[in-house]
Amino acid sequence: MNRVYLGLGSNLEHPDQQLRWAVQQLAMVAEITIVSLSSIYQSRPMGPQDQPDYLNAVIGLDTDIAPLALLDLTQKIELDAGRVRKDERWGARVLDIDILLFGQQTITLPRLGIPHYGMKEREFVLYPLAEIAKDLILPDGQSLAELVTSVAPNGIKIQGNLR
Ligand code: PH2
Ligand code: MG
Ligand code: MG
Repeated sequence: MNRVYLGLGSNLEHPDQQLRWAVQQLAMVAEITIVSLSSIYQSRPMGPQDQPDYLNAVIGLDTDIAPLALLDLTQKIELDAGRVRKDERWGARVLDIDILLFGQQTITLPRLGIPHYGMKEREFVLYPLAEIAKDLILPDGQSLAELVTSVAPNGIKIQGNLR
């Protein structure tokens, strides 16, 4: 069994409902047990600035699903939410589900990098993750608590909750 952390993000089509719907979809999977839910955070867009603010959250779950199978599942949920793949990097999206951490595994595959390549620099990942896993140590030995202090909050604020 692996403890997995997923980052959720949305800035289109009622983002709070998108995030809650994503949690429901994951909770319906027999091989997934949701363990923890962060608050929903409002964050300024990283990347192009001509897009709405994001809502972000992080959830913890336990699963026996293999990493690539979980990636297939999260990508299916993104598509089911109506996500359309665009060419613009970091553009607006209905639903984004990123696998941040997969137990203590380090994975380097063309389709999947774990830990998620951007997580150490992103306030909208680190702050919600710290809310639900404050004692977490990353596979490289770095403590989450220390990482959080190195990244400015950039105006992130708690907006609601996933329930
Ligand atoms: N995701 C992106 C691009 N920019 N900005 C914020 N605040 N939150 C996100 O989740 C986000 C982003 C692409 O994945
Ligand atoms: Mg993302
Ligand atoms: Mg993504």
